Amino acid sequence: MEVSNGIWTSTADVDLLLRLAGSGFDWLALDAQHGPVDRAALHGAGRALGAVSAPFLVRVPAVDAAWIGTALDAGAHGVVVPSVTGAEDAARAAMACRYPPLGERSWGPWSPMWGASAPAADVANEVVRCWVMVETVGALDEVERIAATPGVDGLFIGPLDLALALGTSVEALLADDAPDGPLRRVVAAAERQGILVGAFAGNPSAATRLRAHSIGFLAVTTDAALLAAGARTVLAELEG
Ligand code: 3PY
Ligand code: MG
Repeated sequence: MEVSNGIWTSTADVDLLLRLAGSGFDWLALDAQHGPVDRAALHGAGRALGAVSAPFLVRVPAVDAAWIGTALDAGAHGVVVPSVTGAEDAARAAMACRYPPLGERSWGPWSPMWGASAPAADVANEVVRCWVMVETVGALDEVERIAATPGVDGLFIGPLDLALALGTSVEALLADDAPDGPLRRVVAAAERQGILVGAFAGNPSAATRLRAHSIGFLAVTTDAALLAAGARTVLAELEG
């Protein structure tokens, strides 16, 4: 299992994003589904983050080709596509990530205008990563078909929505290590197709438990959690 530690961010503030990108984590994911990251904010962030070594992903708001194209045009290394309800959604997401003949992405890379040159379409197709979220009952039901969908590079588990959808708790979901349990099933589907598997953890303890399910690519914390932890540490030091 290859371990990769990411930060999930909701801020649209470019300075904060740059500090987070330089903080030692392996990657950032900008969340455009929840929070204030709109298309303009995304372009501002992409312009700044292109110069740092930590790659960034964008969690787009929905299975939406326009948003997927915008995120990739702004320089994102890949997208995390939420609320996928089955293999058809996954195929639509995958098609939106790649230029023809592999997909239907429209040519219009914006980030190269900020100093670099545009990668050729085949190179862009090679390096892009299309992560499809498994967080609905439909996606779990069809997870083997989703994993086998051409152009899907990874399955990304959303434990919060998946627990809600299954009528269980995140705690019970993470604790379920039966061979046919939801997390085991997603990991097995990814492994069978040789694709990546990742998840949102949000805190180190959930990350440890997800890693026990052989899920290496994790959003281990969030911008908000890091700020809160920093504030707690400083206040505790003052009191101690
Ligand atoms: C989930 O856990 O449902 C997520 O989408 C993480 O942000
Ligand atoms: Mg979710």
